[in-house]
Amino acid sequence: MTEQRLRIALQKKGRLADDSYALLKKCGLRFAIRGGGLLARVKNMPVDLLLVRDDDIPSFVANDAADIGIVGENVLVEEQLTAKTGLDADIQMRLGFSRCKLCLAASETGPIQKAADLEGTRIATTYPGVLGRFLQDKGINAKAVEMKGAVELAPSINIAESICDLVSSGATLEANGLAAFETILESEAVLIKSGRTLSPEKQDIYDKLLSRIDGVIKSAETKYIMMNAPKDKVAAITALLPGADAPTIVPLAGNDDLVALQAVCTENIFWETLEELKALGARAVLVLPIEKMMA
Ligand code: PRT
Ligand code: ZN
Repeated sequence: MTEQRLRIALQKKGRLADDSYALLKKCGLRFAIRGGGLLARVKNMPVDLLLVRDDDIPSFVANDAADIGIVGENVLVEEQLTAKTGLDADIQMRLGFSRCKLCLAASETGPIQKAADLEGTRIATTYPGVLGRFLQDKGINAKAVEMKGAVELAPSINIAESICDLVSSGATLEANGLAAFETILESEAVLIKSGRTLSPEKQDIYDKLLSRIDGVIKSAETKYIMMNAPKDKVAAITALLPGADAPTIVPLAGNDDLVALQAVCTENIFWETLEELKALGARAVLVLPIEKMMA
């Protein structure tokens, strides 16, 4: 019998690619991406990577060219809304990178300042599906002008009065004298899969991979905090630690007033928290990253 290999569709090059590769490497997958190849073989697990344009990922997953995929939620939702015969691909896990918003934007000083002002106007976009759903939900009559790129230029060349485009830093809008007035979709990279049943071998690989991805995402946010703390302030200090269970308290040799306190915090620890800990008498505070986690 031929070996069953789980096939993952990934963006070959672009805003999602590097973070997708990095995530899989953190999950222990060893592979090299070379030049023009469409397939990359993972050396230490029965997994192949299908390297394609992001727009193709949802349909490749739906049509069995790949078992799972990593793609922007914006692309998935657009495909779900525009696929003629429906799309068999759904979100299995949110991955927390490539965050952006699909926004409506228009000239900062022009007549369009809110969604209702769009009535009877033209909106340039690469996302006619998501835009169409928004306009329908709001009962707004406006014309979506579909463009393949450079959407931010549409108002200046009089193709449309406003745009519906992805925004991350906002620099592109600002450089074109545009301002966002409504977010219609918040997006991040997501792991998608179709409803098809995987073979038992592939299901095993998939389950293992999902659990590792979950561990990688959780450990990125989780920190280990250690400090010396006044015995009578342990409760107040514990209350300050974000997302911590009961801490470990260890006596300090030769010191009756202080204890060593250690805890796993599942949320980020900001400088403000450290300053509050110090004000409560905590000393020698260390915040350590966690490399791997398994619940
Ligand atoms: O070649 P291929 O088809 O695979 O890639 P692509 O060119 O279609 O997509 P790519 O690589 O640009 O983006 C891939 C995914 O990254 C998108 O589908 C989103 O999920 C996500 N993403 C995150 C973004 C942005 N941030 C983003 N800022 N995609 C595009 N942009 C563009 C936006 O369209 C606008 O032109 O960046 C500009 C705005 O950026 P700011 O920072 O100036 O606001
Ligand atoms: Zn694309």
